Amino acid sequence: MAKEKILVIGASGQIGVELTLALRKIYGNANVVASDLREENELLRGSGPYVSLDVMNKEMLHVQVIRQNITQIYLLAAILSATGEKNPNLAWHLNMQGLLNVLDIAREEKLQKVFWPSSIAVFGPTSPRKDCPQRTIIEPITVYGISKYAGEFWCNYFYGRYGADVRSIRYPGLISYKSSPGGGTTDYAVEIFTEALENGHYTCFLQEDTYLPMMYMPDAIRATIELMEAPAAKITVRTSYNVSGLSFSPREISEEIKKHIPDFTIVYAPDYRQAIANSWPQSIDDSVARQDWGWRNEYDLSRMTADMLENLQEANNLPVR
Ligand code: NAD
Ligand code: AKB
Repeated sequence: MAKEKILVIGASGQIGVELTLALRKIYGNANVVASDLREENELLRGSGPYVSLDVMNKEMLHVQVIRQNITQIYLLAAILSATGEKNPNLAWHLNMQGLLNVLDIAREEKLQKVFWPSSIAVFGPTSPRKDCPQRTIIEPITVYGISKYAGEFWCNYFYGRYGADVRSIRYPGLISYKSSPGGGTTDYAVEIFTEALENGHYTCFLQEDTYLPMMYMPDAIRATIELMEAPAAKITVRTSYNVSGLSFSPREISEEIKKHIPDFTIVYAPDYRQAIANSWPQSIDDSVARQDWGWRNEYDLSRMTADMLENLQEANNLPVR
């Protein structure tokens, strides 16, 4: 294990911060290099090496990989669904070229492993709405979903053609308290907690009965690390694995929050993100991940809600309402 040297690209983002910290615990602080286009997230400061890096600059990336003796890359830099619809060309460019740069360098430098996340956004209105299976009709309607679906097949291609050990998960919407989400359709499920604690009220940009697949960040980090540590022979999916955690609607999560903050109120003002949410499945069938590498989620809605509220209160020094 000590021989691994990991580069996390997009380390200052919602997943990057927690994944970098978790990887540093396993591999040692000095062996996990955090990198991002934006400044180092304050939660990472002092915990290990950080380099400023643009994944679109292939030469700069290549130099860093050689200079730092990198053996694994976790590529998290991307533009998410809601922001992607505001600038489709930019989203396609970053999401595709960033991945191709990493895959090319992984092949040239014979890196041991690459992790690249896909999303439930690959699915579209023609996919099954409930318990959406690993293999099914996939016709995404967002540029983000299109880029993720194309990316899945680039990962599969580099594995099949060059033997590159690229692994991937179709994350659901992720809920976390350490760093903020970066422009997705599922972001409401994080905002609702901070607004409930700070103002006792939330105006939700999705309708009350919009069910979406979600997951608490500790489960997502564990899924990522378990997939990356699984023996290669167990990985039968080289596009991207479905993983499932929770499925709830804005009304259900608001009812759960009310158990802790009885005077919490919510109103609904759906915007352009409603159409994106309507195109995605409500829940995911992850039986292939369960079978292949033993995936099991741990958090349910009530445990996650209690943990989120407790940690947000503590982290932000907020009064107990
Ligand atoms: P985020 O927006 O919070 O973080 C992305 C990070 O990438 C940011 O810190 C950003 O500064 C950085 N970045 C952007 N352009 C860059 C560039 N050119 N070079 C280097 N860094 C750059 O996103 P996230 O939520 O942490 O998502 C990480 C990955 O997981 C993405 O691929 C996303 O599609 C995927 N994913 C996330 C979720 C979720 O709910 N958060 C769900 C499904 C899939
Ligand atoms: C988004 O809403 O864009 C992300 C995702 C599900 O990929 N959270």
